[in-house]
Amino acid sequence: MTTPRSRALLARLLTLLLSALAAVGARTARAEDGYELWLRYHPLPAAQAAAYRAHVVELAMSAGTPAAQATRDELLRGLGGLLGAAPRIGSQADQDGALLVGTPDSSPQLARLGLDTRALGREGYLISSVKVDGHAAIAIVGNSDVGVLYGAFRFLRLLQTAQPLDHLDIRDAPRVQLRMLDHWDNLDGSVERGYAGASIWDWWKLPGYVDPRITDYARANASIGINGAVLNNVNADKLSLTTPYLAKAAAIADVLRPYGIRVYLSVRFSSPIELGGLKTADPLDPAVAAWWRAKVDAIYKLIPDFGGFLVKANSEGQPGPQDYGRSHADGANMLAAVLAPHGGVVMWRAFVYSNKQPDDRARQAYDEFKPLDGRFRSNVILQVKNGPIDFQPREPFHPLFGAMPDTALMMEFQVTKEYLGFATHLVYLGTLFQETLQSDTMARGKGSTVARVIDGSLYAGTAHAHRLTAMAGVANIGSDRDWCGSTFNQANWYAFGRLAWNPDDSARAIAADWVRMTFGNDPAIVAPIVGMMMGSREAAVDYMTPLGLHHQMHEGDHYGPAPWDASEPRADWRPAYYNRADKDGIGFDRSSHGSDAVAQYAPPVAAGFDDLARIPDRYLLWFHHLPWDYRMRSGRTLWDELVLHYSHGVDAVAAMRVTWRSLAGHIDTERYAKTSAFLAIQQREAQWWRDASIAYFQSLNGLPLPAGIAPPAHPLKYYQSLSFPFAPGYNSW
Ligand code: BDP
Repeated sequence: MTTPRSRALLARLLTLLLSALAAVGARTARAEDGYELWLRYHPLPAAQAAAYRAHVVELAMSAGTPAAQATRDELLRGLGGLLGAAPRIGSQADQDGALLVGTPDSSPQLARLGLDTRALGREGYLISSVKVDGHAAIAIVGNSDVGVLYGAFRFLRLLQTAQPLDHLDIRDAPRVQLRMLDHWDNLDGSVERGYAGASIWDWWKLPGYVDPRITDYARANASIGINGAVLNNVNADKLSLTTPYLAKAAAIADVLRPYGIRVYLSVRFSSPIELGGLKTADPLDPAVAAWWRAKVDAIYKLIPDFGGFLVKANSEGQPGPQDYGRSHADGANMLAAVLAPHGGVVMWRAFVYSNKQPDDRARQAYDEFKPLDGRFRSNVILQVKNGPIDFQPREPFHPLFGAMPDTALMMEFQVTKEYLGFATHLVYLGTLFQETLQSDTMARGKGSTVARVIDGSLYAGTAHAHRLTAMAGVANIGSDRDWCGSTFNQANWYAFGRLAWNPDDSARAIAADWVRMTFGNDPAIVAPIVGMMMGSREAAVDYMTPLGLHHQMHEGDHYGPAPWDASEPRADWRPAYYNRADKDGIGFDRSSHGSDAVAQYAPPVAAGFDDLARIPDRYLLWFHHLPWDYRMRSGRTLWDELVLHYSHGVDAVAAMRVTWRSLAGHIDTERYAKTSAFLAIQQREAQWWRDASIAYFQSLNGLPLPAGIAPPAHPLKYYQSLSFPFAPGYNSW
């Protein structure tokens, strides 16, 4: 029997239950944990979706290969999500609104259109408004499955970024052949310099279990044209080359293959000794070459499209050919010879510095490799970091770019932010990449940009022309739900891929695309977020290492400032070696009066860096040691200018927080809150960087701060006492 009271109770319980269910539902619907990256196919505004739907009534494509299947799945998923309804699958094109997708060979309808695909190469595509028997259609065409896949992703991008679909005539092809992510992932699941959780390769469960996440990794990469992945750390574990681990790598390769991505491995040069039981790893010893040949043959049995090897040799204690009195060219060429019959390549790193402390570490790679120009086989490419030291917040371009015309050179950028605030600092690297790529080496006169060295166009048609071109980014990917440790770090993966495809693309335009795809097209958010991103790297340079300072981070973990550190055993791993500050002045003299590292650049570039009247402020203390009262272009003293730069960096972070706060309500709660919290961490750490640096340099020069500038919050001793034994990315290996 029900009483009014029990009925009321029941009704109340029901209401509670319903609202709890609704809350769960709402949370699920709104959950934005960042997993989708920029492939976030959420419904577009109704009017826009309706307009687009008229263009994609029917999807006409055959899916006869795994790659074509992947393309069709992506289109159905993307269009279904963005437009609320996927197009019907058909092959009629007998009314307006067909999307014709494929290679000319795969579809008679496409072949009949007679589109000119000659300039597209293997990986390019065209997206074109066409007529099929009088009906309006859109064709997405490539010469290979992967070209078509790239075209499909580009088409989805058009919708995601709210572009018109009328009169389409887009033709695009990659300018760089090998567009690589280098994973510094260890076999124990840790990631060297990784700030986004454990490795996405679950080596332990592979090959029996392959995480479906790897498919999403492949989709994300293919969407920006990345076509290679080095699976393991450059500080390589010999076990990667054993049969069980090769089987694991093969299982990953099987998932990546339909997306046009090849796998590569980092190898340890001493493997013939450690795995093969040989007495030597001397590259000129026939038994050593035979061991590698057998190993490479075995790899290709398991992974027929294996890409090749990445090698860190004779650097930071790693074994290499110099252990046997041989050169880097001897080592690289031996491996290249055994890979060549299979079409594999060797990416040989130029990041070398000896175990003996040098006069100027910045000079080492050039001194080592320049004399070897022209000595490498054609399937070797020398992998050069963007600057001569090590992925600093700012470095001048590496002097090897433009200095080895007879050697294929590739770029190595660091996408993970080892020196730029780990996961939490909002630092968009598109501007850093662009700054390096647009630097003029002057190797063949004005306009000899690093981008043109990388894409090979600088030497095209000359006696120096070489076949291989490549760009690598050290990945920032881990098993965190949002892949990169923060939403904004995703933009760095994205920007790297886009610039590897086209090294002359614009960092700003890429940022705008990323914001639209990641957060939406609302004009109230696009411009402010792009603005934050574009200023963010300069802010980090200012609060960490302004005016050409570099390597001021705490030794080892590289977390936080330690400009005072000059401790043993290696000065060149210590900040004081790089700042050379004392009571009289600051800066590393690499001018013609100092280490003469300037002379490694082409004469007009060298002259500009050498000349105090011409060197840009941003490189000043990289190349010159100057007194604290040196007069800057601004009219201020060097000391005042330095202090103002540190302060400006902190102010810029404060301004980013204000901008971000103004976006509350326009961004989903999860990603909004996480970014807010990270910006607060960034502001605290920017202040720490500024204060610790000013406190230390002031302890040397005893100078007052410019008027109105706040002193450091704590005495120097406080900053020097800080230590962080569990800083990520370092102690795990
Ligand atoms: C440095 C990293 C170190 C790497 C090395 C490299 O601190 O972890 O092993 O570069 O690139 O940036 O080999």
